[in-house]
Amino acid sequence: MLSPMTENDRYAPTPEDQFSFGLWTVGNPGRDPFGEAVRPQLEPAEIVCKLAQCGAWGVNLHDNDLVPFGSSAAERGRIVAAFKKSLRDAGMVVPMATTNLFSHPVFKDGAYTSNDPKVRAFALRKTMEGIDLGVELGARTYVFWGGREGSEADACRDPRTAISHMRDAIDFLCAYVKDQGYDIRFALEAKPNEPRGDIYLPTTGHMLHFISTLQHEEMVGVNPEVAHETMAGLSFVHGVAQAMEARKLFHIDLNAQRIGRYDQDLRFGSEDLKQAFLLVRLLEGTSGGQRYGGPRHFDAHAYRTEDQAGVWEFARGCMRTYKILVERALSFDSDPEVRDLVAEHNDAEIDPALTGYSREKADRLRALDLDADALGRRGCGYERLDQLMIEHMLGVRPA
Ligand code: DIG
Ligand code: MN
Ligand code: MN
Repeated sequence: MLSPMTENDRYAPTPEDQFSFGLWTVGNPGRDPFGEAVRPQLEPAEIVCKLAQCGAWGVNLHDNDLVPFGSSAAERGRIVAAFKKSLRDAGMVVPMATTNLFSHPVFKDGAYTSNDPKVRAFALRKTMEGIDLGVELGARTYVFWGGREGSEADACRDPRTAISHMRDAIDFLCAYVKDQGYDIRFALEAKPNEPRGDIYLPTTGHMLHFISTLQHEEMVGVNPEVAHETMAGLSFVHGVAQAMEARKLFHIDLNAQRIGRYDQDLRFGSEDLKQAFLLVRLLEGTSGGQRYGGPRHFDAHAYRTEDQAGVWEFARGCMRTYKILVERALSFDSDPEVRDLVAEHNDAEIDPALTGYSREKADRLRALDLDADALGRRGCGYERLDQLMIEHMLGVRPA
């Protein structure tokens, strides 16, 4: 039994927070390329019960996290019925589902991008069955992470062929969802490498362009992950902001990562706290921008050093840090000095001339008296702004 959370803990998770975990996250037994499992394999029903006790709202799954590969229809029926009961008993929902297209050797050289049409067919069929399962469990988002869609010996296929096969697969599956009348959207998750030497469509930016080439692009968005964009050396906050601006942030995988390392999938906020703060500020819209309304999914796992108790501390830590950062972001964006420093510099005379070309506007630009040296001498006040952010993050402001 987990130790009860302290009464009136303002950082205790609530269903309104929409915190979710995958079965594979808190169920991670601690196996890695250099060592065996250190924790027992947990049954899905136990994970659901424990996540509910921690205050989580939802639980996500790959098809084979619940229904073992190769199960018969009867076994599938029994397993799914039992899982639905555990969800009802715990008051948990399934916001997202996905397909495991990376564990079985059949996918060793890709799933949708395999050179073998039989493998591509197997991957499509497995995904259709995974979508059926996700819809049956109430999922509204279906994630595609192409962990094996890549290469080491790059002469193995023309990368353009790989992209074309990926497009064929997503277009086919979008049409399947429409044909079935399912109410579910797709979210594509990028990763630059691991387990393949290079993975196609390696960043959220690549995915956003790829989506624009699809037949049913309106039902496809992205599922950015902190660790994956960080592995690529990119700003996760900027990638998520571009997805939000394009109205394509359909889901998000929250965790933590040190740059230059393998995919660590660490507890949310446990590494780059400044970026975690800025991400929560962006998602929650505390600075006045559009708020992300989807699940806050922690695609992460406890350190291999941990026992079962450590796993649930990990889960609570993810959610608690997120809620503490929400409070810190609200504090920062309600600070009058901060609001002055980040205020938009509007200029009633110039602003209208900068958008919507016309010859009159071009002439107006030419006529403007703009002193580049004076503009260059102006200080931006960002040292003060960033210090204020640090002080709000550290809880010393407001005083
Ligand atoms: C890894 O980051 C991937 C898989 O765990 C899963 O397919 C997806 C959903 O969160 N993330
Ligand atoms: Mn992920
Ligand atoms: Mn990851």
